Amino acid sequence: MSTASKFYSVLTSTLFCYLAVITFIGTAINGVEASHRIYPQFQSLSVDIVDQIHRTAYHFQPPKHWINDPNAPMYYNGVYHLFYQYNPKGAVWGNIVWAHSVSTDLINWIPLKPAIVPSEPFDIKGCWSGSATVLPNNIPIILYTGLDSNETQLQNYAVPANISDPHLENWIKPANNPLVAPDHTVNRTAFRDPTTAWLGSDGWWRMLVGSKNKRRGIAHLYKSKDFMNWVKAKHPIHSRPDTGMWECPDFFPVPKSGENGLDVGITGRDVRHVLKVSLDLTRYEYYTIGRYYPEIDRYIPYDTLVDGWAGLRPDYGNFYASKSFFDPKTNRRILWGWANESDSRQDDVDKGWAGIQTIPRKVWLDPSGKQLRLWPVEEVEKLRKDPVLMENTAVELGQHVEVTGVTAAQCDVEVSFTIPSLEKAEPFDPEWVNAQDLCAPMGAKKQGGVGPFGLLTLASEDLEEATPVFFRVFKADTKYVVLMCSDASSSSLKEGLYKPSFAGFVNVDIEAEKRISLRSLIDHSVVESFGAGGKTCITSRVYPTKAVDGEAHLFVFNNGTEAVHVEKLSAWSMNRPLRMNN
Ligand SMILES: *[C@@H]1O[C@H](CO)[C@@H](O)[C@H](O)[C@H]1NC(C)=O
Ligand SMILES: *[C@@H]1O[C@H](CO)[C@@H](O)[C@H](O)[C@H]1NC(C)=O
Ligand SMILES: *[C@@H]1O[C@H](CO)[C@@H](O)[C@H](O)[C@H]1NC(C)=O
Ligand SMILES: *[C@@H]1O[C@H](CO)[C@@H](O)[C@H](O)[C@H]1NC(C)=O
Ligand SMILES: *[C@H]1O[C@@H](CO)[C@H](O)[C@@H](O)[C@@H]1NC(C)=O
Repeated sequence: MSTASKFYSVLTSTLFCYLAVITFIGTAINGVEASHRIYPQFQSLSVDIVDQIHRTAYHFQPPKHWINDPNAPMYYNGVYHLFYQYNPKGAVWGNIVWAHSVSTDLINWIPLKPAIVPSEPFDIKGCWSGSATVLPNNIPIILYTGLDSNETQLQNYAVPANISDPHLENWIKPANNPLVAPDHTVNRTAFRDPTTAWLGSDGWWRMLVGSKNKRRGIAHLYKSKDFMNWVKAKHPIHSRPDTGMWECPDFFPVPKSGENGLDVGITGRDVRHVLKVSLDLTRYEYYTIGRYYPEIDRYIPYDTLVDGWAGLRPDYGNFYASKSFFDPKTNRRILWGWANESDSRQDDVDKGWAGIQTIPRKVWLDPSGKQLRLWPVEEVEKLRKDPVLMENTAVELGQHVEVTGVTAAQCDVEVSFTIPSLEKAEPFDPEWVNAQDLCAPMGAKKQGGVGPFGLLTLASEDLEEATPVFFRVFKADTKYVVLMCSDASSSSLKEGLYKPSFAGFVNVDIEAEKRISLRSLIDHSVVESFGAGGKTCITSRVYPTKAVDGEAHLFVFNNGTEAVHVEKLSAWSMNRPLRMNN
């Protein structure tokens, strides 16, 4: 027997020995917490009937109650699994368990009972986020953060109770948990969200755990020979001052070229690595691209990229705690993210639900090597019906052209604009470093030179309500700068909502290309937009009062003095999946 296969047979027998002695205790308990805000008066307020008006039709949602982070997405023996943080008792954060759904197409989802709930000393005060690792002998393991009675954050594992069950419905927590407890060098209440583990060519398993030290964000590295005994590496794989707590780190390889994904642990000359973190301080995510050096256990981002708050984001809107996995069936890397609500706590309690998962996105490295591209998985296109087409249509200053024949509250629209001339582009002020500051003062209603042009989504007929998603082109000293906005400021007549004007720059050579594309997935209270083939993505959550269901409209608009052309626009009404956790 080779060393490796001996190791796996020992690991397997260790695991199944635990499986034999541990029984699953399936009771949820009250009380969770740490840096998370608690609303005790709401957290166990269950509802029977949920308000359907703003519920999404084809986004991932359970029938009711609160959800947050996607957990441990994986493809295993023909089935996609999605676990997620879920409050089984109410529509605000609290009582968190790992809910579990399975799918064969990433579109239709079958709900199962919660997979992991607080039950043991090592997770009695909470079962928080984590990841899945499929071992080389094809056994899946979940790593997750448990909180003990002292609220110390521990890294635990769970394994399927029955590996032959195609849904992997029951999970057990072996008795040798926790796998990792914080030592004195680690802040015990800022130590969570283990990544998928990977096996180095030196035979060591590695995983990352998010943390901080004062204001320094940290991804601690842990190593193990047998997956059971873990030691902290001498230094973190990466850290960064003044970024605060790093939640939900995600660390994965991407090929230097092409759109395929790679499994974790792959290294080599033609491979780049991505480190994504979720910043608790800002509630946004950022990522860098760089090189991973397993021999020194370091990840070093390219110094041409911003490593901090102003870094690249997988999504510049309402998007957090994202996690990716490698799909061996299609050779893709797929990323899920959570989009929280933008209404009030009381609104969530009244509607009986809060939180959605965005449409899973394929992720790959842009040919420039300078950023990622993200694009809705092609499976979502199976929901398209009744296509409508608009071609070669000029849209002049102040015009808005309706896209008729689609259910505008529930649709998918792809448009490519051509721009005859950039002469009228407004000057770009070099002081403008933060795109986010620009979209509110320069919204759809502020006339420009080249742009604002784009889509008015979830619009009422009189345009009193609309969520414009648009571009605006500026002329800097030596190049043109393209701004993309998803502006919720006039999305609803309702007061008391969070209505941000989200923004990102789009790294395109607009002078050479003279065209730019936009895709929006519109689904009642969410608009997920992808600029320039997924270079800049923005998700907005909005709650129209007039532009609801059949009263919602979709327009192409231009408020720049330069006319733009719709080269081609395709829009589809979207079917509801047959099964969405029902
Ligand atoms: C809880 O944590 C505190 C602070 O580290 C420590 O002093 C105390 O002994 C812990 N209590 C238990 C029961 O682990
Ligand atoms: C494990 O799952 C398989 C397939 O569903 C089933 O036939 C078998 O009875 C299960 N074993 C146990 C012990 O539940
Ligand atoms: C440890 O983390 C907790 C929770 O975020 C924080 O309140 C505390 O200040 C941290 N301690 C140090 C030394 O950074
Ligand atoms: C275009 O701008 C004008 C004022 O500059 C504004 O009144 C109008 O609503 C804008 N059009 C759209 C579609 O936002
Ligand atoms: C989502 O909700 C809005 C409005 O309450 C907050 O401002 C955001 O911080 C929050 N985002 C996350 C990731 O929690």
